[in-house]
Amino acid sequence: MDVDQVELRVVRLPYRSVFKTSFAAEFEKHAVLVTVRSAGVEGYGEGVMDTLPAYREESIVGALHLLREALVPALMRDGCDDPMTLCDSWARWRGNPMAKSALELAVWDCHARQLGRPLRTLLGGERTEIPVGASLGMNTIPETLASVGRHVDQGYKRIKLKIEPGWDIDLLSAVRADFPTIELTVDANSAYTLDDLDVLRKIDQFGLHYIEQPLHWDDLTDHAKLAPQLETPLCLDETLTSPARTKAALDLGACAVVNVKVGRVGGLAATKRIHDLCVARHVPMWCGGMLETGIGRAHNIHAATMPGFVYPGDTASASRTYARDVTEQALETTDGIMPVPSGPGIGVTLDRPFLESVTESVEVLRR
Ligand code: OSB
Ligand code: MG
Repeated sequence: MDVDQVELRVVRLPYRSVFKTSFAAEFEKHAVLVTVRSAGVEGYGEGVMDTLPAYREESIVGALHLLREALVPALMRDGCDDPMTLCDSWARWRGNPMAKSALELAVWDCHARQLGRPLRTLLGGERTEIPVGASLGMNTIPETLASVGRHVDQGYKRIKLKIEPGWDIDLLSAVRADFPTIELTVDANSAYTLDDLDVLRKIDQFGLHYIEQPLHWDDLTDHAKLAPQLETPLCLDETLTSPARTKAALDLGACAVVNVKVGRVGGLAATKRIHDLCVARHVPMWCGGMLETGIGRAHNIHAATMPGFVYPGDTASASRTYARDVTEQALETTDGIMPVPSGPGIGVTLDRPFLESVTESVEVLRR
């Protein structure tokens, strides 16, 4: 495809309630939404970098710079015949998988819309609905118990709790007392070190499905040291920024479960490569989320239709996070099952008046 225009739009959408993790308390989604226009067809992508580098190193201003100065000009000059190799053509600009993903996703969507096919069919995704879990932000223990109860009643297939040192054993004891058999996981977002082995051994006793990113956000070797000392499998999130890094993590034994976030690993081609690697090695994987708007959420849903996504992911109902979203379609689960939007591309259309009302800046780059 020849790309005629790329729109870079920065939005701020309020969350319905604060989302608290070991690394931040977030009140709103601040995101870059990318629109690619080719032969009268639009495609949409979303970046998952934060305002400041709180989760990984990328930031919104850094991503906008790379998009404006390098990625968008290269795309408009070269076009794109196959989105599977688009990010490879940007390899001379190192790293920055979140910025690359934002633009790559828009190209995938535009390409699928031009073919008139749902995006999942280009990725080899056969499912038309996916089972999902819910990631609960930190809250008081009574609030957490009530929230777990509501999500279990709504049919969510797995509950994930955010933990940090001092906010772990009491929380897990209370949740396991009320919900002894639910599929339960914890996510530390890098809050522990190997010095916390005693408490990590206690966390190991709660029958958790896996422990997500207990140690440093870029670490492989300490996770590889920790893994054999626990019964519970380790799952990596922050550390896994590419197919190569995922392979390194598996080779080292740093994790036995893989959280793929499309936006963190560098887009859908990278997601597909990690998927194929995990399938070949019989490693269970699931699709994480970054509280994306409907655009990023729809991409995640399509990605999670690939058969290797065997554990329930974080692509829960949009209405858990947003009172109103930028897409016209409500992305909602029924009994813990998320239907995959069936239209061309990611299958969503934009709520233009709302999108304008949450827009902080917009710029259009032309060929
Ligand atoms: O670690 O998975 C994480 C949200 C923002 C940043 C990091 C994480 C999360 C979540 C929420 O856990 C996942 C979602 O509901 O999209
Ligand atoms: Mg995580």
